[in-house]
Amino acid sequence: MFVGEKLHDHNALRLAAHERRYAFIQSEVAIPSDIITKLKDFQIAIPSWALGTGGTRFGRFSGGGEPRNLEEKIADVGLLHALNQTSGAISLHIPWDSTTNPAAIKALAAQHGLAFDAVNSNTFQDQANQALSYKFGSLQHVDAAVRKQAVQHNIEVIQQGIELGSKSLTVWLSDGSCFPGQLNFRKAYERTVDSLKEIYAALPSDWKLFLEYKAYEPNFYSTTVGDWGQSYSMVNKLGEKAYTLVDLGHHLPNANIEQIVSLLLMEGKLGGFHFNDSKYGDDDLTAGSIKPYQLFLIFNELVDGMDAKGMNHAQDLGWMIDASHNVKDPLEDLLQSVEAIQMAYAQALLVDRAALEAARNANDVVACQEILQTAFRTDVRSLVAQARLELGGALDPLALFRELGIRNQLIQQRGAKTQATGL
Ligand code: LRH
Ligand code: MN
Ligand code: MN
Repeated sequence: MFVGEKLHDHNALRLAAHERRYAFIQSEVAIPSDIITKLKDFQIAIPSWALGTGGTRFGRFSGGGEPRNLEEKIADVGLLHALNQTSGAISLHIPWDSTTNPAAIKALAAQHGLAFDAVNSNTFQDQANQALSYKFGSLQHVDAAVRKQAVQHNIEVIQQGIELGSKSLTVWLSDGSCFPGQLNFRKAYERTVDSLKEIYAALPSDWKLFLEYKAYEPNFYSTTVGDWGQSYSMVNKLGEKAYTLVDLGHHLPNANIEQIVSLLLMEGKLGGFHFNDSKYGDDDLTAGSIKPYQLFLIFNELVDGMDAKGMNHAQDLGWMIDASHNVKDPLEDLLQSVEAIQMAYAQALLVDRAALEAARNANDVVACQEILQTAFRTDVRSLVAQARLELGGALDPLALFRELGIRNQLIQQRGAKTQATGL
């Protein structure tokens, strides 16, 4: 795949139109002088498990050319990064992405300009070589031997992560119960915290542990880390390297996610994100495809809260996507998600914070809404494109993906019937 050769022609063809749009926004809108630098610094990690066509519980329809191994997953993320220069990291899921040669994998990723974001453990599925089952939970399990096995798996994931240069572990537990009475909530909570403490003890000093919560699924009565409050209370018991991770699809309907984000950030316990969008539940739809205003409002809180704490937008939180699809080309979908996230970030950077604060202090509710929506309704695509251009990416990554016929090339190389490991 030779993105580089064609990228120049692609950009040359679009440059005049882009410059017109970029000049227009500069003439119309008060743009912070550092906005392009901030957009350039902002990298979003791609989940290894989103590179194949996502399954549903009713079927899986592979689109062909899916990565057959970790090397090919890295090549796919490398392709995305060559197109948009904004996907400079990959998040691995173990054991789906286990490797016996981490040094070679690390070197391959470096060739593509990729770093390793959080490594994810998996105690929500039984693996072929595994002694005990997670059918009734992992870190919460009534049997100490199952808990031990799950703890040990997490420690092995940390070890693999160390070899790859990752700096964080994401723990998501499907632990919970399906029926009232099945579980002693108190004991399940305590056992989970005790197990997490053992994992936490194996964390290197410069690592973070992210504890992801989820309201329901696969358990439908209770989930032991079911919401931000449960995660927050647990990470507080672990220590300063433990944080809560917000997956946008893991809330009950109508939850005010931006307020949750603001609170966790204020408390110094927000670790990062799994970006996606949803209409009903953990739908894992493309970021910004259903509720772009919510995504903007989340970034509005992030910019406000991170600036208040003097945090580095690009570095101090984990920015990861967790979306996968049944009906789209997974690579096109990821390009869309990355762009939607960048747009929400750019719009949040445009908010006139001094005016907003003044309007709030004057209880001018109408002005508050106008200020936010003025930023949200600004077409920031030329700002995001300018950042990409300066980084050496494509003005229109999705169009270039299609112009190059990348999916067909992948099918030629890998076959029409390949299926990536993952959900
Ligand atoms: C659970 C989840 C979690 C898993 C991933 C595959 O729904 O969001 O992050 O690791 O999906
Ligand atoms: Mn997730
Ligand atoms: Mn999920």
